[in-house]
Amino acid sequence: MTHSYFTGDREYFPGIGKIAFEGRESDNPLAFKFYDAGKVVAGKTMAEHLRFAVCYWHTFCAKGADPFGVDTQMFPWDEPVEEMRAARSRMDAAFEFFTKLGAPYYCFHDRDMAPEGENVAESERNLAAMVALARERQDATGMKLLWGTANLFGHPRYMNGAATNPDFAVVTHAAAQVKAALEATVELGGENYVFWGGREGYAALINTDTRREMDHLARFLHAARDYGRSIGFQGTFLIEPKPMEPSKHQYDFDAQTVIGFLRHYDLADDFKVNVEANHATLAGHSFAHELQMCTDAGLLGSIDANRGDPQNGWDTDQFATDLYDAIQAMLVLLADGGFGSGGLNFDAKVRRESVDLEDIFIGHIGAMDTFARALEVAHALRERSGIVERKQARYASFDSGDGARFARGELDLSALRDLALDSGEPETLSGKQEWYENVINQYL
Ligand code: XUL
Ligand code: CO
Repeated sequence: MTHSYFTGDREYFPGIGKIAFEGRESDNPLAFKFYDAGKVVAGKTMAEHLRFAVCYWHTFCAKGADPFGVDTQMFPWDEPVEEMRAARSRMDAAFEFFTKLGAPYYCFHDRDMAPEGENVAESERNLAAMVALARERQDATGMKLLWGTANLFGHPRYMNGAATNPDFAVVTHAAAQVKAALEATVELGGENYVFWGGREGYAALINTDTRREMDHLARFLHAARDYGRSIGFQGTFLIEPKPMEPSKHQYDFDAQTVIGFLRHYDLADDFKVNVEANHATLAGHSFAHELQMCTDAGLLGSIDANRGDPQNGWDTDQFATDLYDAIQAMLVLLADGGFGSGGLNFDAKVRRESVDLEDIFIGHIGAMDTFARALEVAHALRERSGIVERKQARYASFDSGDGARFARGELDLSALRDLALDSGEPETLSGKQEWYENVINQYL
């Protein structure tokens, strides 16, 4: 496999080479301290476990603007030129970044890669042209696509929803975009296809028929699934839950809501969940909780790895640096046997005040190190601390005898009552929460 670090005619990150593993004693900000791609942990390399992906949107499209201020980050691929030329520069910069960082995957929305045209046909042509270039760049660099998606929230036509818009004409435009984005994903060998429904929800209940909107969402997803399979997409369709923002309430509120929706509308054979850490916290859950709900249902697809800010109630999309949180996530993932077609996509952006080109590398390096270290600690905890065995032992009363008969559905309520009468008052058994919490710190 050839690995050239820039494939266009210009180098966008001069002075930054391939990011190397230098170990925890290194003081080089542009080196990995813990992520050693080829190192074997629990029978697989770190690269195979973690399957890191860089996202196109925050990294190459966003420029630091917030609701109170204009762009702060003027990067060399943002020169004001004709839109398709700008798209090509952005793609050259993106592939240079991906390969220098050494993350094997990337993710994109249709509109990150190619500008919207004057009409459906022109938008399709723009995307097809950029996908052809991305195909060449993937072949030249060895990069792979973790997932593709369509941006069904940015354009004004989607202000009242995309698949759940009360106006059918808008639904058809959303369908046109998903059709083209699915074709792009197949052409680029994407392993998953994501639906994140930022506008699939409501601003006011008083003007919204939620039941019809959710039925329409399910119809839309069935149609997308059928089309994807018809053009040879064999990967996993993913729904990314988020409780709110930009809608006041989103139908894909959290993992359990999505799991119930998929089962209710007969979609659970083709769709799984893409859990985003900061969306979990916005829903009032922990990142690990959302992962656990998905693995319990056999429906964990992939992860958007980032973090929020404990003082802010919005989606800050920061790079993950909290080791304790990452360890709890890796404990759930390891217990489930790791990713199938999913991976850890950094749906994260450097801060508005981080205006140096190298900051983009530093943000990704730190997050990759966080998950690499979390993987090692979680594996050690599972192997040596006794947490796995102790959690299992807590349920030992269901492993045999009447407890096992109950779990198999063999005891009715009266039989259970009689057993209570016979056994007398149960002993109070400690949950040992403090012990579990302390043991994590011990292994850090
Ligand atoms: C928005 C978000 C999206 C999805 C893809 O909060 O997470 O970037 O990941 O549309
Ligand atoms: Co996301």
